[in-house]
Amino acid sequence: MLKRISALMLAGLTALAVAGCGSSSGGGGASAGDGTITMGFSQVGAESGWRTANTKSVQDSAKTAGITLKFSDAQQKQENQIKAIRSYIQQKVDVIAFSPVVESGWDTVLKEAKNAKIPVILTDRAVDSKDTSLYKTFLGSDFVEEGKKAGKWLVDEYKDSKDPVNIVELQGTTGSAPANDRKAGFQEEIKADPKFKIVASQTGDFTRAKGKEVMEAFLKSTPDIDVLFAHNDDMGLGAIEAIEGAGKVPGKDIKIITIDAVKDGMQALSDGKINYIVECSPLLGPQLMDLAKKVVKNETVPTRVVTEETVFNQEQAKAALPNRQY
Ligand code: GYE
Repeated sequence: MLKRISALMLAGLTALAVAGCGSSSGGGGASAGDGTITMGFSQVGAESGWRTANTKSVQDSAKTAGITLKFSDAQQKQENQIKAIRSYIQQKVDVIAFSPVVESGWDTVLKEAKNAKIPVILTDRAVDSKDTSLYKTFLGSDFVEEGKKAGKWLVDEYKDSKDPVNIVELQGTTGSAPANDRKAGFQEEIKADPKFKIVASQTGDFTRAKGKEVMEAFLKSTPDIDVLFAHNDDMGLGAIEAIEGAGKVPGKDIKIITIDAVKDGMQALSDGKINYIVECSPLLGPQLMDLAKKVVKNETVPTRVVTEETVFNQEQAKAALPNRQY
């Protein structure tokens, strides 16, 4: 995974340096020759606060950019995304963008898009296709880095302690890029010190309800939990309900690290129920529309565009909350 990401980044840099990364031509059929671009966008679902903000960002930015958006929600199912992409190919949209729910299994449908000469932009999540000519660019966060930031905070937080630190992990959707990469980045940071032990790790599918359910099970099966690492705020928020339900104090009895920094998460952080949040920005819409205009015109774009992000502790969350957009 780490290797794949560095290879991608290297490819991105190379593309920037040599200014040439393959050719594309817009499908053109749906634009009816009036110059308007039509984008088919297949969204993962509506599983989290992050996703809701991402959907709004894409829809608002399409309007602002004058791009006609055909939008579909896959309800976290790959088969629905494949259907949506095939339907966009049939409709001859100018560009297809999608946020792949899982990393593998996309080659066939991406080849169909390529054969139809419709450029594809990956947004938010990556695919593991070996053939990188199947898409023009990948816009989104560096999830390995996010996991590392979470791990770094933990190592620092416990730097003066020799006692074992029992960690439970709520993973994102199984097989998704953010679940795979956040797990890998986190492990990378904590592995040097054997006092850090991941005692239980299970998917909570990035939802609040699943986060609560799985945390309830962890609390029953694992008596001595020191830390929860949740791959997103929503699962962390669900877990807080489970922790309180078990008569424990979130943020104190069990320290909590999450990823995203949506408003509800930031509120819990400023209330002291979460201890640290690594930001993952859902506001990808404006950059996506810029990239779409370029690939439709067959202009060169970098093969990897990484979102800029920060981290928040309690004080920083209090300061940022009043202006938080999502
Ligand atoms: O962290 C989570 C969402 O792919 C980055 O998906 C996204 C993740 C985000 O459901 O909240």
